[in-house]
Amino acid sequence: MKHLVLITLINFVFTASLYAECNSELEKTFENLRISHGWLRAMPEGVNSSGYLKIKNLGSKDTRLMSIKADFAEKTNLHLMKEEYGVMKMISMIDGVQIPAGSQIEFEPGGLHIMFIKLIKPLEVNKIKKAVLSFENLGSTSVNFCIKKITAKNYYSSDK
Ligand SMILES: [Cu+2]
Repeated sequence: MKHLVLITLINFVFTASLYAECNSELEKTFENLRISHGWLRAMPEGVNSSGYLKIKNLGSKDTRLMSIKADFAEKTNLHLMKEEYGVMKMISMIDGVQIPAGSQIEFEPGGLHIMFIKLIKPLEVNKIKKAVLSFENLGSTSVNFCIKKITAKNYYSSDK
Protein backbone atom coordinates (compact mmCIF):
# COMPACT_ATOMS: atom_id res chain seq x y z
CA MET A 1 0.00 0.00 0.00
CA LYS A 2 2.86 2.34 0.84
CA HIS A 3 4.31 1.62 -2.60
CA LEU A 4 1.10 2.39 -4.35
CA VAL A 5 0.86 5.76 -2.63
CA LEU A 6 4.44 6.54 -3.58
CA ILE A 7 3.92 5.56 -7.22
CA THR A 8 0.76 7.64 -7.37
CA LEU A 9 2.64 10.58 -5.90
CA ILE A 10 5.55 10.24 -8.34
CA ASN A 11 3.12 9.91 -11.20
CA PHE A 12 1.33 13.05 -10.09
CA VAL A 13 4.52 15.10 -9.72
CA PHE A 14 5.80 13.85 -13.09
CA THR A 15 2.56 14.69 -14.88
CA ALA A 16 2.36 18.07 -13.17
CA SER A 17 5.90 18.98 -14.18
CA LEU A 18 5.33 17.93 -17.78
CA TYR A 19 2.24 20.05 -17.87
CA ALA A 20 4.05 23.03 -16.37
CA GLU A 21 6.83 23.01 -18.92
CA CYS A 22 4.87 23.83 -22.03
CA ASN A 23 2.40 26.09 -20.34
CA SER A 24 4.74 28.38 -18.48
CA GLU A 25 5.41 31.90 -19.63
CA LEU A 26 4.82 31.54 -23.32
CA GLU A 27 3.71 35.12 -23.65
CA LYS A 28 5.85 38.12 -22.88
CA THR A 29 6.01 41.84 -23.42
CA PHE A 30 9.25 43.40 -24.59
CA GLU A 31 9.28 47.16 -25.16
CA ASN A 32 6.09 47.65 -27.17
CA LEU A 33 6.02 44.14 -28.54
CA ARG A 34 3.81 41.30 -27.35
CA ILE A 35 5.50 38.02 -28.20
CA SER A 36 3.45 34.85 -27.87
CA HIS A 37 2.58 31.38 -29.17
CA GLY A 38 6.20 30.26 -29.59
CA TRP A 39 6.51 26.63 -30.67
CA LEU A 40 8.77 24.44 -32.72
CA ARG A 41 8.88 20.92 -34.05
CA ALA A 42 10.56 18.06 -32.23
CA MET A 43 13.53 16.79 -34.22
CA PRO A 44 16.61 14.65 -33.59
CA GLU A 45 20.11 16.07 -33.37
CA GLY A 46 21.82 16.95 -36.66
CA VAL A 47 18.75 17.92 -38.69
CA ASN A 48 16.80 21.18 -39.09
CA SER A 49 13.67 22.30 -37.30
CA SER A 50 11.36 25.24 -37.80
CA GLY A 51 9.94 27.60 -35.20
CA TYR A 52 6.84 29.75 -35.13
CA LEU A 53 5.45 32.59 -33.03
CA LYS A 54 3.36 35.73 -33.06
CA ILE A 55 4.72 39.23 -32.60
CA LYS A 56 2.36 42.14 -32.08
CA ASN A 57 3.66 45.69 -32.27
CA LEU A 58 1.59 47.71 -29.81
CA GLY A 59 3.72 50.81 -30.31
CA SER A 60 3.60 53.68 -32.77
CA LYS A 61 6.91 52.92 -34.47
CA ASP A 62 7.72 50.16 -36.93
CA THR A 63 10.37 47.69 -35.95
CA ARG A 64 12.11 44.75 -37.51
CA LEU A 65 13.05 41.30 -36.31
CA MET A 66 16.68 41.13 -37.38
CA SER A 67 18.02 37.81 -36.15
CA ILE A 68 17.62 34.88 -33.75
CA LYS A 69 20.20 33.10 -31.66
CA ALA A 70 19.74 29.65 -30.17
CA ASP A 71 22.21 27.46 -28.31
CA PHE A 72 20.60 24.29 -29.64
CA ALA A 73 21.23 24.92 -33.36
CA GLU A 74 24.35 25.67 -35.37
CA LYS A 75 22.66 28.48 -37.25
CA THR A 76 19.31 30.18 -37.57
CA ASN A 77 17.68 31.95 -40.50
CA LEU A 78 14.45 33.84 -41.06
CA HIS A 79 12.57 32.19 -43.91
CA LEU A 80 9.43 32.71 -45.90
CA MET A 81 7.67 29.86 -47.72
CA LYS A 82 6.20 31.17 -50.93
CA GLU A 83 4.57 29.61 -53.95
CA GLU A 84 6.17 30.60 -57.22
CA TYR A 85 4.81 29.15 -60.47
CA GLY A 86 3.24 26.29 -58.53
CA VAL A 87 6.42 25.44 -56.64
CA MET A 88 6.91 26.10 -52.93
CA LYS A 89 10.10 28.03 -52.35
CA MET A 90 11.95 29.02 -49.21
CA ILE A 91 13.12 32.60 -49.32
CA SER A 92 15.79 33.90 -46.91
CA MET A 93 14.72 37.14 -45.24
CA ILE A 94 18.21 38.61 -45.14
CA ASP A 95 16.95 42.10 -44.18
CA GLY A 96 14.84 40.68 -41.36
CA VAL A 97 11.06 40.76 -40.97
CA GLN A 98 9.29 44.08 -40.63
CA ILE A 99 6.75 44.44 -37.84
CA PRO A 100 4.74 47.57 -38.61
CA ALA A 101 3.28 49.69 -35.81
CA GLY A 102 -0.12 48.39 -34.73
CA SER A 103 0.07 45.09 -36.53
CA GLN A 104 0.69 41.45 -35.69
CA ILE A 105 3.08 39.30 -37.66
CA GLU A 106 2.40 35.58 -37.49
CA PHE A 107 5.06 33.00 -38.15
CA GLU A 108 3.25 29.81 -39.12
CA PRO A 109 3.69 26.63 -41.19
CA GLY A 110 3.59 27.43 -44.90
CA GLY A 111 4.64 31.04 -44.33
CA LEU A 112 7.17 32.88 -42.24
CA HIS A 113 9.28 30.70 -39.98
CA ILE A 114 12.53 30.56 -38.08
CA MET A 115 14.81 27.91 -39.49
CA PHE A 116 16.94 26.27 -36.83
CA ILE A 117 19.72 24.71 -38.86
CA LYS A 118 21.57 21.55 -37.79
CA LEU A 119 20.40 20.94 -34.25
CA ILE A 120 23.18 20.54 -31.70
CA LYS A 121 20.79 18.95 -29.23
CA PRO A 122 17.63 16.92 -29.91
CA LEU A 123 14.34 18.75 -29.41
CA GLU A 124 12.10 16.75 -27.10
CA VAL A 125 8.33 16.99 -27.12
CA ASN A 126 6.76 19.12 -24.40
CA LYS A 127 10.02 20.75 -23.33
CA ILE A 128 10.73 24.46 -23.54
CA LYS A 129 13.60 25.91 -25.50
CA LYS A 130 14.77 29.50 -25.37
CA ALA A 131 15.95 31.59 -28.29
CA VAL A 132 17.09 35.21 -28.30
CA LEU A 133 15.34 37.53 -30.73
CA SER A 134 17.03 40.78 -31.82
CA PHE A 135 14.96 43.74 -32.94
CA GLU A 136 16.05 46.84 -34.79
CA ASN A 137 16.54 49.77 -32.39
CA LEU A 138 15.07 47.80 -29.47
CA GLY A 139 17.71 45.24 -28.57
CA SER A 140 17.35 41.56 -27.74
CA THR A 141 15.02 39.44 -25.66
CA SER A 142 14.78 35.77 -24.76
CA VAL A 143 11.64 33.96 -25.91
CA ASN A 144 10.26 30.55 -24.90
CA PHE A 145 9.31 28.00 -27.53
CA CYS A 146 7.24 24.92 -26.68
CA ILE A 147 8.38 21.81 -28.51
CA LYS A 148 5.55 19.95 -30.19
CA LYS A 149 5.28 16.70 -32.13
CA ILE A 150 6.58 16.67 -35.67
CA THR A 151 2.96 16.31 -36.84
CA ALA A 152 1.73 19.44 -35.01
CA LYS A 153 -0.01 21.89 -37.33
CA ASN A 154 -0.09 24.88 -35.00
CA TYR A 155 0.37 26.09 -31.43
CA TYR A 156 -2.96 24.59 -30.36
CA SER A 157 -2.40 21.13 -31.84
CA SER A 158 -3.41 18.65 -29.15
CA ASP A 159 -0.82 16.13 -30.32
CA LYS A 160 1.99 18.14 -28.76
CU1 LIG B 1 13.04 27.41 -43.86
